Amino acid sequence: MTDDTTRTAYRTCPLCEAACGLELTVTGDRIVSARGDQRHVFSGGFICPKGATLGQLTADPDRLRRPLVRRGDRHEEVGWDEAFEAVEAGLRPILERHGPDAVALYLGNPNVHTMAGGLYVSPLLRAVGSRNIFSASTVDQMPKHVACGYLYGNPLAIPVPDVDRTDLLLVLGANPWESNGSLATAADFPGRLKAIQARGGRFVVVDPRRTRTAEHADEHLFIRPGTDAYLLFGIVHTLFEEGLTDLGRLAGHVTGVEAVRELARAFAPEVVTAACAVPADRIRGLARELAAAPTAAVYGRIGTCTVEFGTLTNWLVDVVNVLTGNLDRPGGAMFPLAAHLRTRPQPGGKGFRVGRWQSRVRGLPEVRGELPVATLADEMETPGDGQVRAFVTVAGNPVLSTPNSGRLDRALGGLEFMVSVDPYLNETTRHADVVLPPSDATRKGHYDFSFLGLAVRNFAAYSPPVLPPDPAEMDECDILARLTLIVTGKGADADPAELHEHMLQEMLQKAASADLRKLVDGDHPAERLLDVALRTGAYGDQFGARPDGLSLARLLANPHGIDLGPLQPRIPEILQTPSGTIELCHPAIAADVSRLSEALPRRRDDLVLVGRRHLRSNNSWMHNVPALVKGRDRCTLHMHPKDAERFALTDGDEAEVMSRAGTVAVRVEVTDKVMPGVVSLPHGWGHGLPGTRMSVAAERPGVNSNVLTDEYATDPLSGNSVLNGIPVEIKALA
Ligand SMILES: Nc1nc2c(c(=O)[nH]1)N[C@H]1C(S)=C(S)[C@@H](COP(=O)(O)OP(=O)(O)OC[C@H]3O[C@@H](n4cnc5c(=O)[nH]c(N)nc54)[C@H](O)[C@@H]3O)O[C@H]1N2
Ligand SMILES: Nc1nc2c(c(=O)[nH]1)N[C@H]1C(S)=C(S)[C@@H](COP(=O)(O)OP(=O)(O)OC[C@H]3O[C@@H](n4cnc5c(=O)[nH]c(N)nc54)[C@H](O)[C@@H]3O)O[C@H]1N2
Ligand code: SF4
Ligand SMILES: [Mo]
Repeated sequence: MTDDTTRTAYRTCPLCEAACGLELTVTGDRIVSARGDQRHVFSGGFICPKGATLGQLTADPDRLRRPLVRRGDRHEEVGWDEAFEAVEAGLRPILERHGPDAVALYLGNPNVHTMAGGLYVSPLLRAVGSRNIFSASTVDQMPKHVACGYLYGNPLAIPVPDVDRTDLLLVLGANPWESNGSLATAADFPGRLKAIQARGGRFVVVDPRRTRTAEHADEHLFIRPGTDAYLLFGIVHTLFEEGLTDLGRLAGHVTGVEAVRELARAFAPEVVTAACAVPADRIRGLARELAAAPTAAVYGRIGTCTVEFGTLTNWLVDVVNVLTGNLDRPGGAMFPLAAHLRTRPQPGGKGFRVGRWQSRVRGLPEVRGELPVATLADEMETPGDGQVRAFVTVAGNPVLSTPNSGRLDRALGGLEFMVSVDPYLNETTRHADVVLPPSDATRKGHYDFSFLGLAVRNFAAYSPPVLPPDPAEMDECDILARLTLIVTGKGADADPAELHEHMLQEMLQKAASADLRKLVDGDHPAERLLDVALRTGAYGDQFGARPDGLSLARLLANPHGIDLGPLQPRIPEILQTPSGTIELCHPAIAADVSRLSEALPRRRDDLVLVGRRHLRSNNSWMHNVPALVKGRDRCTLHMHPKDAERFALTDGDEAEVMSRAGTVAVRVEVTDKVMPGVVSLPHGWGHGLPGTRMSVAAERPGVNSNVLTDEYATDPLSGNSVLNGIPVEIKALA
């Protein structure tokens, strides 16, 4: 018998960083529609096509609901106990014989979109104790963490542009019209940008492509890929030379200004223009406009991170915000304060450092407890002590997302054991001996541990599960807890409740002195941990001491979220540098500037590849939803008409694209939306490989752009991969 009652449920969308509130219509156990939640305190009804398909995505028939175990070259469904026994049999002997470093872990992007990822990954990592930890962070935002680590002493102190109050926004290498924003949670980012213009302000976009964001901007400047550090240094140079710096209320909280002035001397706009292709007078103009605007913010994203000078570029973004007095002031770039976090009693701390260990093969330094994913294949392929023999992936598809993924794909084939926590049998998990699929978004609660700390306005929201647990499926917190227990030797049949309770006690002890266990609320282990974090957090009820404060119960009673007001200044409290100031010119950063100077005279006439995102994609894993892939082929190579002429190509032709790492054949789309000398291919495609089970994606596979990206190209300070500005050659195919 089926239950056909129809009801409405509210849930934060877990698919991207915008954190929109969804209004779901649920009939029985089916999501029949997803709309924007008009009453949501943050998103106010905004939704994008991905959020609208949450029902189709979670009901995808290709989505795994039962574990799989590999037998020969086929994957077969098994029961949960059998699956965990297979993990124990595969993993334990390798750990015992070869030690923890023989097991590598890769954590993919959706870990920042689930409570399990926010809470249960770190106990697993601690239990394994391997130095071979990798994640999508080193193909994404690691340069931002490193820059902020040195500047503010805390790699998680990331300022966001105060888009709702700014007068001038300079956007570098971000396309929020398609991506909906990143490291700046701002539901309806396009609407917020239009609002800047409506109140008389402006926004300027710097991008080698005329993106949808650029089309709506007051000004768009093309830039040669990988050269934003020159442009920004040109701005810094101008600020000093023309006496335009004004730290405002930050004066007294910043050290190292004079050292930055010295470094900037070599980068006059008239010098850097040849490298970055932005006219010198516009570089000077931008400096003057940023200094003169009542408030202004510089914001950079993927195009400033996945590049040769990623950390320097991200550092310079904040240097400009500091020197124009716009850091930590309304309308500038500000530090959010999330409800599950606390403020600190006083500034100052241990500061930030990297390199506590090095990768075995290439000697690349550890950053934030992990190694660059660009060297993952090296660690698997190179024999010797510490060679990676087993691999654990949680919510990741590195075969499509990481550089020279052709090589990684082959390396995965040579492992002794692999287990993946993932709902799809895809390009990566096809190599797994065991696949453990977590229950889908409708059956898990949601709180954004990552993105509420990056929101352009402080707010809090919790969504309880929309549907009750399905006894045949497994919750992701339980899966990760059971893996942890296997690794620690407690066995495949150990009860995850043991770990859940242990974590709760640990959190209570850290957060409060008294035994408050009996006061903790929540039906699910993640809810109980959240309750403690909220109640002891910045706006918390302090377990009754502040009765109007936040708790899980308060969030449950407010399904449209609770607004916590506009961002507030947080300097100096947020600073954890040893000096307790913003250390504007950390020696590690200053040392890398010579690399930038040396590359200044480099010839820049080769053809280079950049990526692009489309509103209806999300990295590699939503191409199995028919509504998101219908229409014309999106995995094409954008090429400027001048280049097309040069290579004798016309729109629709097939071309071969070659790099140091690999070759793909792809259809060319001739368009002046890319600048001459630059071609663009989206990432996350290249489906339909043998052994995968994503039938819709396989019908329109596209090609994998990361076959072309080079695993030896990394930003030395962060270990981040260079995924934009890859030298390529092109050949027309008959
Ligand atoms: N060339 C190029 N490469 C890039 C980029 C680029 O711009 N250009 N961008 C980079 C960036 S920014 C990122 S973040 C990375 C992403 O890199 P990855 O995180 O490796 O890739 P995703 O495509 O996000 O894969 C997500 C995986 O998680 C699974 N999944 C989905 N939901 C859940 C869940 O709730 N639980 C679990 N356990 N699994 C789930 C999906 O099935 C899929 O296998 O790619 C990077 N790669
Ligand atoms: N629709 C959709 N939304 C997404 C995702 C998705 O795949 N699809 N992925 C999510 C993830 S994981 C992330 S991290 C965010 C990313 O969010 P964004 O950074 O906003 O997204 P991108 O579209 O990659 O924008 C990067 C821009 O940088 C430009 N660029 C490339 N090289 C350079 C350069 O050297 N300098 C400058 N100035 N620009 C350059 C590219 O042309 C591109 O327009 O998006 C998230 N949201
Ligand atoms: S913008 Fe992001 S959070 Fe909002 S509906 Fe779309 S995918 Fe979901
Ligand atoms: Mo990302």
